[in-house]
Amino acid sequence: MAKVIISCAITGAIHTPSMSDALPITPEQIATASIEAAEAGAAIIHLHARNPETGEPTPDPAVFMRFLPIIKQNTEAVVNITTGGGMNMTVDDRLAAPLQAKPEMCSLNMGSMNFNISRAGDRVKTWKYAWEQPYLARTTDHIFRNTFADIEKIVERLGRAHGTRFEFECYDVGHLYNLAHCLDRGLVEPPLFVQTIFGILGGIGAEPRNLMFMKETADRLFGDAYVWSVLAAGRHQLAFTTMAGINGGNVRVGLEDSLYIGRGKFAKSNAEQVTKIRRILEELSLEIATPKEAREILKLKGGDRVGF
Ligand code: KMH
Ligand code: ZN
Repeated sequence: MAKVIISCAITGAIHTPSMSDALPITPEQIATASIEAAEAGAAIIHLHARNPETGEPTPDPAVFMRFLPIIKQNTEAVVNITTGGGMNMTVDDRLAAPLQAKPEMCSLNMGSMNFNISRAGDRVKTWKYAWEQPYLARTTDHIFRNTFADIEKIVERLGRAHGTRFEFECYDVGHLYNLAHCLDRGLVEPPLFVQTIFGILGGIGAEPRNLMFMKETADRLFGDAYVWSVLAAGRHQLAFTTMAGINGGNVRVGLEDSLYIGRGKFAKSNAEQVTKIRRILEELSLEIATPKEAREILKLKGGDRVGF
């Protein structure tokens, strides 16, 4: 049986500082959280950056460069940089840091969609920063842009130019077909690391039957040309990653996707979520992939061939 790759998404661009004190904000916090998550068993670390003063998502390569080398020097983990960025960024903004860092892996979002996080702060009583509420509220009118032309541009500039491979983020069934189209055209090469995503308002809902439907559709479209992974938003994170493990998939946890460790209980850290899913997977007699094994499974270029 294949070993399970645990990805950990450290901070993202969905949650804001007022939602949880555990959310890493500064480069130092992002680096420390990443190292702890890797030590707990994450083979892949998925990264966004934030303005160190306010916590607002930033595409600034200089901010990424304050934590990327620290993570590289202190872990074996695969560094995976977002190309999805945040709600306040253009596609070119989103590409700036990945182009400079030339990482082994980047996310690649497989379709344009509504991405409504306007209710994510409903439980916040006191807001720390002025940007947070408008950032969330604006998403009722937000289109997360990922056209075929955008996807091709990202593949050309990162994949073809620098050997970066992708975490293909698929939030709905159509995104799997968009990826199949790219595979048919020879734009992307197997093994495809397909991150199926559940519970984002604008994407497929977090229902167990949808997990199996996405898997069955991916099996039909890609056969053995893909490696399946699962993430689910908020309270669905643990159940969906557990179901993924039982059904032969890989998993993604982290505070980007959920701030919780259990019902109504905030996670203290990214590492706490990694430790919990790892324990569950090991109780199920599944083995966890090391970073070296993840590199072999996903045919990555190696941590010594990056730009940081
Ligand atoms: N926050 C996740 C639902 C990206 O970074 O490209 C999606 C994500 C997007 O990880
Ligand atoms: Zn992300």
